[in-house]
Amino acid sequence: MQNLLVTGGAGFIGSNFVHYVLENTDDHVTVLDKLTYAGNLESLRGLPEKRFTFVQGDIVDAGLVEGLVAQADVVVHYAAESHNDNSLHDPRPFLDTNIIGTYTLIEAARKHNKRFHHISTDEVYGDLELDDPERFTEQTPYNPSSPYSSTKAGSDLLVRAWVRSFGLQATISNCSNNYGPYQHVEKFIPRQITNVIDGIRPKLYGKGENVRDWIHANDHSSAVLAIIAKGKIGETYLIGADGEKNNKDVVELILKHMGQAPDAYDHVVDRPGHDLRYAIDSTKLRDELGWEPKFSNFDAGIEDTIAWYRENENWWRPQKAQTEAKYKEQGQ
Ligand code: NAD
Ligand code: TDX
Repeated sequence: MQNLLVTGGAGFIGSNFVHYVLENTDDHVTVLDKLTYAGNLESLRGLPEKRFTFVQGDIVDAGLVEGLVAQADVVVHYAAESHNDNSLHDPRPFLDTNIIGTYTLIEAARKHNKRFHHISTDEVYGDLELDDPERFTEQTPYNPSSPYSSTKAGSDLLVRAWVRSFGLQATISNCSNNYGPYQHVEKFIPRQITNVIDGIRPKLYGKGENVRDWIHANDHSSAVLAIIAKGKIGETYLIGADGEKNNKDVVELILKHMGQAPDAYDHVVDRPGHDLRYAIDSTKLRDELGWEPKFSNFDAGIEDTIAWYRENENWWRPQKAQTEAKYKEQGQ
């Protein structure tokens, strides 16, 4: 039994991780989350009281962070400002949370000599051409494109430096695009599903040729647990499930499963600096730690995700109108 401190546990991937840990281990989880617009306590409803504690707070609050880190065995750091589009309009919160927040956590972990796992993204590597036979590996040079991805890259480099200079007991993982329940309606897949539910046509940025490498949030969670249990200190592991799809195909799949015509979507203004393609080679994680994804059927995963949004309208409805109004202002 371990005490995990999970930052950002009221967000999309963090809340999926908390559910996964409570269902698959006997660990205790404390979530530290600021409950920004992206955090939702409803995502953590009904968890066993004896094994779960929630603390509302900011990861830049050094006093609060130090007290919580001191009580934990392992810190799993998900908290971030996570949406590229937001980072293009208002970058400052990304610097505060992703850079200073990470700094605050690793200083506390260093002081109390705690095991630290840093959650990051494949976006730190920039993008690939559509026909590039190579995929991202742990050796790919960093080349981030957006304010979001550059702050995530910065946070990864801080963790690496703290390992080397101060002996921080840390690992890092860089994962590809996640899908599943509890994802905010600002993100691509939930936005389009809830648009169709509301009778709004899905919105595809540009031509829709951009490729993302989709992985189910539960596969991300199992990979993180494998790294915490068996990962080598100081190492980076890429997490991916061979799920490359272009955005147009994803929209068409959603439309098909929701009984709409395949062309019932709109092309809208493209994202500035829009990364063309992400693709992960997760050989190291699979060979060294024996991890394998379980949700390999994207078609079935999307059907389940559509069903979840249909059945959990109470969860997403409060954010929907405001999110669409913001996109509308931006021509998206
Ligand atoms: P999210 O936006 O859904 O959730 C972020 C959570 O962090 C929210 O609950 C929010 O309230 C909390 N938070 C934000 N600022 C905070 C602060 N200063 N202090 C405390 N809590 C704060 O994000 P997500 O999509 O679940 O992403 C989680 C992590 O996974 C991020 O580090 C992200 O970079 C990484 N990641 C995401 C994806 C993806 O596809 N979404 C892929 C790879 C990596
Ligand atoms: O309405 C939309 N239409 C559209 O075509 C939206 C919201 C997005 N898109 C496109 C942009 C991307 O090519 O869909 C793709 C996915 O977009 P997002 O859901 O915004 O994700 P992305 O920018 O790829 O970043 C995500 O994956 C990596 C997460 O938000 C990051 O936190 C993570 O690091």
